[in-house]
Amino acid sequence: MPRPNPHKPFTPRAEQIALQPRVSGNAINGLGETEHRPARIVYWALDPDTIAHGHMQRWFYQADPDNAHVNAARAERARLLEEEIGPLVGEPVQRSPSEWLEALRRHAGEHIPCERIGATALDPDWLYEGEARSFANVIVIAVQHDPDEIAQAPQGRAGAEVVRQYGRAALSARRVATWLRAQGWEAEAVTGPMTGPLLLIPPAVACGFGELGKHGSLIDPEFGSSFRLSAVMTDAPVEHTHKREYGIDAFCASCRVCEEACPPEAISPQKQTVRGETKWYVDFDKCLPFFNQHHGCAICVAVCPWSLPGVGFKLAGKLARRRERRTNAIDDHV
Ligand code: B12
Repeated sequence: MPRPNPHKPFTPRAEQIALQPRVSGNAINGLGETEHRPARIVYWALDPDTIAHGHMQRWFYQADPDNAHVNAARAERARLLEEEIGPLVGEPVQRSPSEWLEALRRHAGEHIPCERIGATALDPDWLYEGEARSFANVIVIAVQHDPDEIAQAPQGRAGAEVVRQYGRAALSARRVATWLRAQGWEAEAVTGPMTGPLLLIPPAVACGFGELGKHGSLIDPEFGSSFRLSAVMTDAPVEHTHKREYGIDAFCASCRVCEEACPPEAISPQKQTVRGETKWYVDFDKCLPFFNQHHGCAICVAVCPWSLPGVGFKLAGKLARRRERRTNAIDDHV
């Protein structure tokens, strides 16, 4: 017998619903649109007055002002971010792309508090509407959440862990930008929680970090979806790391764990067309009120089978062996 979900059914608080704009977030995101177009900032705008859901964004920050876990994490993040990006110095240092990647990895291993680093060509389609950048490359960074803290979702402890890791991801991106600028290469850090100029999941997919999961977050075979991203745009000619498939997309098609755990039922069993792309999509209008009322929720990340420590690589190996057996069976048949 499955355990009853203590958060279902979910009814949003009236005070929050009163702040909902007339326009649907799904319409802003382009749900059902078959033509490609840039994404628009739907939430986490630097200036909430510039987005339709700005009143709801403000509400999030005052929903639980005395939460000790969240307040301590915000103070810790502010301390980390006292470290500023260093100046642009001298002529650009020349190295071959593979030497750049090796130097980046070595520097990251010694000085950058992150768990993954990769690089790819900057695709202008990843920039938000109205943003223009001419950088050639984007370096993508991932930092893992503490699984024990995220397991507390949707309590404040999980929200606090998200805040802490936003700090570590931002510090990592700033340090990479400082390192590049000290070698004469211009670099712009893209750090949350505010949206910034760039979508982070598509470049992370291109770097080989994982695949988009049914719950709308990227799944990495080692960390599941329990990690945060940041990035650095630059012209430094770093060799690109490559997109990889781990069987996650097919796994999500038949797994229903996040769908069933999501209190506002925002996760769909089927892929949907969004701005000309057929992909997993989370219903923004259903997700947001629960997210706002519960410290950023994160239930879908916590329950994802790939997020359980030590499980991801075993699952990926099992799926690869299954794919191989199927291919061999087809070959035998031909
Ligand atoms: C706004 C935002 C939100 C909004 C809207 C979420 C949403 N579905 O779009 C709200 C507040 C609801 C939210 C919730 C969450 N978020 Co959020 N969010 C963002 C933010 C700042 C912008 C995303 C955006 O503009 N969405 C609107 C449109 C573009 O959405 P969309 O068309 O559905 O596209 C989504 C994906 O499909 C993908 N995408 C876009 N185009 C394409 C194209 C292709 C080909 C592919 C494969 C994917 C892809 O990117 C979008 C992000 O979800 C990003 C950071 C960033 N700059 O990218 C973080 C980010 C996506 N969020 C993140 C996370 C983890 C969460 C939560 C789990 C909350 C938490 N406590 O951690 C939940 C999960 C809910 C969900 N999946 O929808 C992480 C994801 C990390 C990962 N492992 O993938 C990010 C990258 C933040 C970070 N710096 O780490 N988030």
